Amino acid sequence: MIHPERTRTVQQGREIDGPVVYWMSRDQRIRDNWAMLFARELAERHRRPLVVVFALAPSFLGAALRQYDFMLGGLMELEQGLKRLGIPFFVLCGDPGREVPRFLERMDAGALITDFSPLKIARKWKNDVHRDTSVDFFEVDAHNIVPCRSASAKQEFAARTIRPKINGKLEVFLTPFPELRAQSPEHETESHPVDWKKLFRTLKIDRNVLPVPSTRPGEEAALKALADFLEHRLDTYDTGRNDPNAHMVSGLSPYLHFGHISAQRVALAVRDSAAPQSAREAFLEELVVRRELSENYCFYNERYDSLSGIAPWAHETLDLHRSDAREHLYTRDAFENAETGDRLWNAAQIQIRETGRMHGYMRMYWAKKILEWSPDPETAFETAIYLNDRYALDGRDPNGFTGVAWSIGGVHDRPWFERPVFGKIRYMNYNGCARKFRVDRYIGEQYALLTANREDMQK
Ligand code: FAD
Ligand code: FO1
Repeated sequence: MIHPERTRTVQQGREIDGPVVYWMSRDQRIRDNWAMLFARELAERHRRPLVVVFALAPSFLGAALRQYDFMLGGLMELEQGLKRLGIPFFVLCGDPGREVPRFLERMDAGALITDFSPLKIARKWKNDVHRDTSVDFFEVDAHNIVPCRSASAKQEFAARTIRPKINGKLEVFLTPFPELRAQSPEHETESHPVDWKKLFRTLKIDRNVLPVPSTRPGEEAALKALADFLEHRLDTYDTGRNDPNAHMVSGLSPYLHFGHISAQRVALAVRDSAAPQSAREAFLEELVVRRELSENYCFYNERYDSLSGIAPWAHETLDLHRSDAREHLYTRDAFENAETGDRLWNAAQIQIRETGRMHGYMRMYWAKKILEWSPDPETAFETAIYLNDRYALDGRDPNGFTGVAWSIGGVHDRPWFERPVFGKIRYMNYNGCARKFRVDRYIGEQYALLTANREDMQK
């Protein structure tokens, strides 16, 4: 039922004679979750109870109140859902690498299952847990449609090299999900309700980046967002997705990032919809090929979070233009406060700051201009990651690291015509945007939003 390539045995322990623990991290949902299904099956086979645990790290890659609020909102809903299935849910506080082994000890656990992430911090947590426990330990790739290791055994050059590998395996992996059965009555136990207020107090985060009430977290909200996209926008996704004014994109990235929805569920729904083939194909190219290419980059290139991870041709060309005169130079503060001389750039920064989102087309322009207006490419990379991770709901994600590396470091791209500062890195400018969409309308919308939000704050 669960494809063996989805699962990796981290360690074979002693016989399973205690509860089976699913340590949920990245895939924060009940439905359509291969890690949860694997854990449930293991528990049933060994006639042991299934328990779910989440380890709340006091900080995570620059996430602020906005993102923690979104994540904890989803986990609150999850607690209720698990209760209905008779599955106990626990939240631990502190470094996951230290807290999970202690929990396993306390529960006298028989086996541990966790989900997959290519990011170094999650891999370190897993290694620390591995070191300090002796129970059976499995990792299940519940995030990708084609599991990251199965898609390719090496870092891929570009979409064109990974596309045939992924598409060739979709028939095997893009399958419907089974239902998650409730816990057998003999194993049903209640866990103490989670003290969410107390958990919030343990966080060491910046509380000045406020939540975004217009984007509701959780599985229910994610499914609603999917249904809305299928009904109103998918049909014209191929023609409208690059126009920030058209509002044609799915808006699913925060839900995908926190695992509130499974990419596989989204892909099945899009594949089986009545939308024109060109729209379905364009969307699946982003959701499956581009997204899984980002996973591949972060998994196989441990320098994904700095400019040092980029290809030699890109290094050379950026180095060659290191001393080029910059027409404008802005500090991190000027970028953060949307105080550059370009109203289009400022509008994009306002959008991410005020809404936790930025349209995909603007994200490319935004990052490339940070390269153009920074003293060196390394500073540009750091500034883009800092702002993306601090303000975007979907930040701190393989897509974010890869998106910035693509924009500033030519990752997965090819050399273009040489020009100042950029060298052979693909260039974007205001006039190019103006040819594609009504720039004034986009600017107007973001500034109007800013004014409305400021008025709300003063009330
Ligand atoms: P849709 O157009 O509806 O696409 C559906 C899904 O496909 C997305 O949710 C995403 O999972 C995937 N997808 C779409 N475009 C891309 C892409 N270019 N690369 C990989 N996957 C893609 N995406 C994030 O999820 N988190 C980030 O932090 C992030 N930062 C980015 C930073 C920069 C500088 C750039 C250029 C891109 C970044 N992206 C990021 C990729 C992309 O812009 C977003 O995934 C997309 O805008 C999210 O909006 P949506 O869900 O409405 O997208
Ligand atoms: N995962 C956890 O297991 N514990 C956390 O405390 C935690 C916080 C967190 C904050 C912001 C964010 O964007 C993600 C967060 N994650 C957390 C999720 C997860 O570990 C990551 O999404 C993946 O590792 C990304 O690949």
